[in-house]
Amino acid sequence: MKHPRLSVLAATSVVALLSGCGAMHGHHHGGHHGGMGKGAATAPAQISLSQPMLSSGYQKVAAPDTAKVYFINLKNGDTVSSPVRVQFGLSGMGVAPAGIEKAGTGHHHLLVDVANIDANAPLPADNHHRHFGAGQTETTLELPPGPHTLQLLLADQNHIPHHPVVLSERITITVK
Ligand SMILES: [Cu+2]
Repeated sequence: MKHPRLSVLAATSVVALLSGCGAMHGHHHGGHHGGMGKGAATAPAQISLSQPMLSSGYQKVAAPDTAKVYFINLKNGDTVSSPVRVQFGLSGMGVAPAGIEKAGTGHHHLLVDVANIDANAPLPADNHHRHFGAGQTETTLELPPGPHTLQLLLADQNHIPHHPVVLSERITITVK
């Protein structure tokens, strides 16, 4: 049998439509490359190479290679209504409030429509870089209609990303 030039993602979308279920859930990991066509993975943000020490001499908090942040209730391509509930998942590390120095921990940051990340500086705090310094593991976001990218980044007690960075997949959601 001849296979038409149909991308895997397009084929999966067809299956999801036919079966009426989220066939792709739970299998997203960071580092997708070269996705094309309908339902393609969101282009990754540009991120500077993580240095173990900042130019100020600040030693970054180490993260185990197994550490992972991820979206629990959203996936790339989802269409949602505002306000959008976003649940943050973390494995291989623990959550601690900002200001608390404890090995193997950090607090969540939600990056909204961010295309460039400096891995070697404290994260800015604005509408695009939201800090959850009380140790929150979910939020509700008011977003205007249209597509938005979301990405989670863990950072230490001083809002500085770990080494290596603990960064989720970057997803695009569309607000109705
Ligand atoms: Cu922070």
